[in-house]
Amino acid sequence: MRLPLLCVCGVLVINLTQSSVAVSSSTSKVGDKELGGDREVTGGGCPVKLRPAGQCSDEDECPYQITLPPLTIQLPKQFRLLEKTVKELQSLKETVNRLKNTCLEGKKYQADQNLQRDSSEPPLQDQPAAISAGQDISNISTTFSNSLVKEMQIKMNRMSTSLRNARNQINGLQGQLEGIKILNLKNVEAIVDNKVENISNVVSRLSSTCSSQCPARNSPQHILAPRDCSDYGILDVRKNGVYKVTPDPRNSSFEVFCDMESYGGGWTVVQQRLHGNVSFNRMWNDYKKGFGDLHGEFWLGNDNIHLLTKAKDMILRVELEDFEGVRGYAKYDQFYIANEFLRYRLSISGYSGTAGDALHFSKHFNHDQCFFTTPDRDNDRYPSGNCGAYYSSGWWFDACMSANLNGKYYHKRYKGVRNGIFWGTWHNMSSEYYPTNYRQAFKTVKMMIRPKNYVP
Ligand SMILES: [Ca+2]
Repeated sequence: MRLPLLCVCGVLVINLTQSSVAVSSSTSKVGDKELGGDREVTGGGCPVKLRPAGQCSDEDECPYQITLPPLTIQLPKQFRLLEKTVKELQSLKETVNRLKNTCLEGKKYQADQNLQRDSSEPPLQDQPAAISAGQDISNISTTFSNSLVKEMQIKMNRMSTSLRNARNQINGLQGQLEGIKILNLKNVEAIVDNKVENISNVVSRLSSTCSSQCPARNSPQHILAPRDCSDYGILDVRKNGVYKVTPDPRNSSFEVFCDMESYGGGWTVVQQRLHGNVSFNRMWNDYKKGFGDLHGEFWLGNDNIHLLTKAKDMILRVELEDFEGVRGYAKYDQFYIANEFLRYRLSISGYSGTAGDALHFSKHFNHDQCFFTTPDRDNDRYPSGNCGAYYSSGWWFDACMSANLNGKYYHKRYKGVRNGIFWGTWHNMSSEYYPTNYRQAFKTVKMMIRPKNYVP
């Protein structure tokens, strides 16, 4: 509602400015003999009438009248400048009236003098007093009129300046308003997003409550479009492979690799490292959309992982194996990735397993609630640099890490910057530096998710 009002005010002010300029230029013609009959100066829908009030004399004296239109503008309090302008207009009108009266008086006096001169003898050398007295009064009148015209012009100029300032202010305010509008839109987007997330969390909680209490819910006839690999499990699919899922009907379907054999099956794999053929040193957009080969090494994509973890309460299972053949796992009872607007923030809790809880290593190394960082997008908690750039990876970096499963794939132990695949609670980490200074490398990594309420 406010913006249209401002626009109307803006138009009014612009019209007024144009009118004032027109009046200025017309008043400079006061006394000009070209100024014949009524002259109307219009500025849009705002007519200003200039009208001579009597006959013009040979001198630069000419009575006239300006009729200004009545002006009522409803404006926000920021436009006090306009109020000032209106006051100035009022005083200008008064000045004009005063000038008119003075001119009329001067005119009358001069007519009287002329009448006297016509009826008497031609002026003699010894009669200068009367003439000079008349001239003096005429001169005084002219001087007075001129000073009034000047005063009026000054006021006119001041008014024009005020109007110009008001217009500039309106323009500025309009710009600010537009900025506020955009900001508000972004806020609204975030709020709506959060609300939608909350609602979908409630819905998924309700559906998990229902499905745990009503076994019929998990029956195959209730699955029209599998939302994740667990639905294929319910449909009695027992073979590993690439399947299409639709976690959110409002978004398009996409393919995932389903592990239908390990630990009860029904796992949707979100990340896999096998041999180092695919580089994980990638930018934001790659991590957003996903990359690699679903049959080999890949990142499923943050948008997809977000949709999967939004649709249902998910658990995460991390599988690790090093080159010595040691295997370990870390299972988390809660795993959720926010959307891109919230920079894919990680929510993770409820550890159990054998590999150690590297994602919550300590108070200072905690990946829970961290945003996603890539070499080209610094969302980490390290103020002096970009952890993603330093460790060649996209990950939920803290400042910087106690785990990084997207690090460089080393085929054996390595030295230097710890930019390889890293799990900070691995069994040999405390003795890793000694005596050789070699860093641990991992042979295979797998991250996979499954609904919390899934029953194999
Ligand atoms: Ca940083």
